[in-house]
Amino acid sequence: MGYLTREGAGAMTTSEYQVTGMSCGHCEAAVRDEVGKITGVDDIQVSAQTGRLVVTVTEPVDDARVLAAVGEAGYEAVRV
Ligand SMILES: [Cu+2]
Repeated sequence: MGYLTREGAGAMTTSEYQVTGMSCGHCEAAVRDEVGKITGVDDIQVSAQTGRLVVTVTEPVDDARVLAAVGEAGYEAVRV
């Protein structure tokens, strides 16, 4: 909404979250699937071992949407 991008503008930003409840690669995949559905999400790094989720976006995405997506996957997360 009113957000403009230019090629090569380097408008990507990352947000970090701490996820609880993940135990294996399937958990990581579930989180990646749900968070990946959010418009504007460009890259997702997620580790079941550390619980860390790093989301790279090309346009502003509300934390609430990311947290809800993690919830859809069956886990809880907080913004770091
Ligand atoms: Cu698992």
